[in-house]
This record gives sequence, structure tokens and C-alpha cells, in this order.
Amino acid sequence: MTSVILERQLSVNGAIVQSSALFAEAWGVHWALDDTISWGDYHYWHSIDEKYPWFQLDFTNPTTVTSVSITTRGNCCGHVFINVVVSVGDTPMIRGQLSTNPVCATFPGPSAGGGTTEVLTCAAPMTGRFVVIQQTDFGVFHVNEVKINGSKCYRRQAVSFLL
Ligand SMILES: [Ca+2]
Repeated sequence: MTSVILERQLSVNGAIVQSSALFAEAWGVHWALDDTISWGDYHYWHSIDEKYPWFQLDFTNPTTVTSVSITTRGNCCGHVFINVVVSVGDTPMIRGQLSTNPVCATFPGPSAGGGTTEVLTCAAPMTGRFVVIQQTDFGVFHVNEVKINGSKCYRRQAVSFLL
């Protein structure tokens, strides 16, 4: 017998707030949640050069999160995808500050970039209203696409193999 966590992608039903966008029309955070991977020089989230860039997803109600899949910018810059922290909790973000919510997972990086999807998995499922994706440096932060995964259910099942 083994424990299996079945995941499902969660829909964000509240506000999406960004610390900044270099140019909102081309690089606003809504492009990180449009279900499309960009391979060009636009239509991904691109913060300004700032302290601790982040964006926050508001689920409006306590929501259980198991992992976050973050796809990097398609056409460059895996080297700036560093020191990424995903946190889950009930305290909303303040610009220029680090999240005070409990940490789900960290990714020291750098990423290979080029549209790589990095999956940050919580050590255990976490429940909170806000999910924050933040870089704990001064710099720019690019996110092509993000998917928040939650637990659908837990079950124990026998694993068998057909030979
Ligand atoms: Ca996108």
C-alpha cells in the first residue's frame, strides 16, 4: 500500500496583485495566468528592477495548496530565476517586504530557463487565503506561467505492475 496525493489545478477566484510590472500591457501579471506559454519578448510577467519582487494570488477563502508550477521566460534569463519562494497564508503582501506567511517551498536556482517549468512542492499540504510567489533578492523577476495545485483527495491504494 502507498499514499497517493491526487492534485488538481486550482482556479484563482480573487484578485491577482503584483509588486510591479515593467510595462503592464506587455508584461503585466495577468500574462502569468493566461494558460499560455510565451516564447517571444512579451506576454509574460516582468517586474521592474526592485527589492523582493512578487505577485500574490487571492483565493478569497482558505485553500489547500500542494505545489506550484512556475514556467520561466521562454526566450532568455534563466539566470535571474533565483531565490524564489512560494508562501501560503492569510497575510497580504506589502511592496518592498518579504512575505511573512509560512513557506511552502523554495527554489535557489538558477533555472535552465527557456520555458522550463520548475515545480515547487510544499513539504506538506498548506492552507491559506493567499499564495505568494516572490524573489528574495533585489532584481527583476520573470514568470511565463504559473499553476497552483491543490489536493483533490488522499487515498491509499495498492500499486501493482503488469509484466
Ligand atoms: Ca502566460
